[in-house]
Amino acid sequence: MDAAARAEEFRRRLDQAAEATEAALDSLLAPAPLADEITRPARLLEAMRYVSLGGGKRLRPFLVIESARLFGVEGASALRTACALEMIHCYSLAHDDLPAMDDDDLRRGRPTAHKAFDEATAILAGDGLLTYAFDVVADPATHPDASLRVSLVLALARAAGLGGMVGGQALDLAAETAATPLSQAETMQMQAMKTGALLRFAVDAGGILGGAAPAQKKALRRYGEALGAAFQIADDILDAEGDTAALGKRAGKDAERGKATLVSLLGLDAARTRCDQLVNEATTALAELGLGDATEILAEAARFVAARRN
Ligand code: GRG
Repeated sequence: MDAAARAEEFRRRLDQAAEATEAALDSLLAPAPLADEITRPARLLEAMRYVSLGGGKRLRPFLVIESARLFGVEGASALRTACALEMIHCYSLAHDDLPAMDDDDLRRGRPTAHKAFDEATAILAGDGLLTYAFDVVADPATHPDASLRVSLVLALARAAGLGGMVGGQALDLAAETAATPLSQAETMQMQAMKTGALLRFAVDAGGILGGAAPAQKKALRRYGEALGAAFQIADDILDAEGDTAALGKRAGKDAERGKATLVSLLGLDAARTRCDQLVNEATTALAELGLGDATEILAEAARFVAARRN
């Protein structure tokens, strides 16, 4: 396959994952209560649907689905895990947009959740999605093997919580008012937590679902970490250069807030070079999986992440 065909195949599979995720989220967020739920309050459900449906690239679900597919796992196990991860990602965006955090009006090209509803509802919609994510993974419908489900729950909790995304967000917020700016190493660690941890979970989940060998799990982990770091640098470059309309969220926020990013620390050119190096690291790690051409789609994902325009 040449470069254009590879990129086209990637877009096709990303669209496919996005469509499957949208349909599965739609049905998980239906009005009828599940066993042991009492009722699903209509306005809260509407806000949870607003936050999680009808937008986003669905890159994280794609990564879960495609990394599981490498090991022959398809269907509900991967799709439900993908939905759980996307719920956590969407909750984090809604909470990040709140006045107490980034205070944004625009997300995925639409008013943010607290603008479309109100602050309390936006907070509760995020809380509801976070909790539901663990419900979805723990449900036997995700996998018949309870110990595998526990492994997924544990990995997701570690990625999303104190030592992962939430911790990274706390470090980022603290840095905004700190007397000394974050160093490059501190910035990279904060970003590995805030953004990288969920992306890393996406591919770890594929390895867990697929019963990958320990060496394969390590290679997937290296791929996930490099992809996560490349994703964040690309995000910082887009924020520095980007236009709000293409991004569907406000651009130029990092410089305005004096945020430490690899762009502010290294400059645009060096940040781009670092991003390209990370794509190489990601594709090298894939080669170590020993799965041949099947990993090509994930290599293309790494290239997409670095070159994306939104
Ligand atoms: C509030 C607990 C809590 C955490 C927030 C993820 C996050 C942590 C904040 C979002 C702010 C931000 C712009 C982070 C940079 C990277 C990022 C997560 C971008 C958005 O992800 P995309 O591009 O979004 O995958 P879509 O809309 O395509 O899903």
